[in-house]
Amino acid sequence: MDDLRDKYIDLIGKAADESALEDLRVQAVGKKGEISLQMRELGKMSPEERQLMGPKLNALKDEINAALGAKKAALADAALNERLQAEWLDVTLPGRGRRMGSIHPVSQVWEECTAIFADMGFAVAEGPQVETDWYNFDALNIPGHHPARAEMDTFYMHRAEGDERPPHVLRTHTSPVQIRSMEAGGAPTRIICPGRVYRADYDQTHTPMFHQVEGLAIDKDISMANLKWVLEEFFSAYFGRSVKTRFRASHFPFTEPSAEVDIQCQWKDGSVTVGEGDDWLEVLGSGMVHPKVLQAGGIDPNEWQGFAFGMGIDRIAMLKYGIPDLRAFFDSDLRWLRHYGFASLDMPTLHGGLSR
Ligand code: 2NM
Repeated sequence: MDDLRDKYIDLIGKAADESALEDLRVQAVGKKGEISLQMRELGKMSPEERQLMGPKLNALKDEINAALGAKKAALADAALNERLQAEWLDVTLPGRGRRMGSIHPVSQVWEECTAIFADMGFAVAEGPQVETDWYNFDALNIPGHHPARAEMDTFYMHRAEGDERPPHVLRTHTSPVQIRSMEAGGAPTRIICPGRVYRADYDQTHTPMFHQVEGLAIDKDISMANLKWVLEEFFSAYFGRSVKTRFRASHFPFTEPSAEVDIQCQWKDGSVTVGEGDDWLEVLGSGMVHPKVLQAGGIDPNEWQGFAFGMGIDRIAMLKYGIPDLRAFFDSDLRWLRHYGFASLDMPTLHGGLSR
């Protein structure tokens, strides 16, 4: 029995892992284990012998079970210690710096415009960028022979042979959104339509996709005087100083009368400052909405009238933030984006004064 004891205590001490330990348990105290076999022998013994050997065997079994338990705990402890060593973590290390994206100047100015016009009671309307030629041209009193409709300015969607539907175009202005919202909401109305527009044009000052914000106000007695106030209010809020405007008679198919609007500026050393000096910079087209356009939008021109205007978001972004080249806007050059981009918390609010 002492041999048995020594053998198992030694083997348990040397067991390398839990499965080796389990094998030993089966071998020693399992149903068919060595100790169990010895216990079976008790039946063949005389009562005296049995009285001596019984307790001894039981004690041996207990001792081996205790040794197995102790070794199992020791193995678990060792495993835990090993993990604690391996997975050690220095929680006092500084965090890794995270590269942050920036807000594109177009997005920034888009938000600035909507914030300023919202403060004057204009709601934002949006619409599809692929339009029928009716919404993009006919409804706006742009006739079939008008140069703006020519292939060279307008992107026409491909048509399969035999597809007789009227042509679809990439919208060349956001005015179709205003027709749609006249149809949907009628008069009176006060909306702005910021959005992407497309023209087949590419040089220093033109990109085939650019951004516009157009405005529309319709009521019983809206006039050019209201238009002038709204625009001066807008430019003063946008540039953060009072800005004079100059209206020059012009012509658009969708407005009558029509005016091009200049803002006061000064040229100095090849760069321009808005809101001072005696020079003028053209930034906007506008006018009183043509009766035919109101009619196309389902509004009775004998009852209602209104003004409309349109300007380039990219253009006024360049002016305010001193960005020299329009084409760089859409190059996705990270150095440019980091230089001209805005922090996400710089988004405009009226109470924040809008500008940085
Ligand atoms: C401009 C210039 C003048 C304009 C007209 C309309 C509509 F749909 F209401 F008739 N929206 N925008 C308009 C008028 C746009 O952009 C240079």
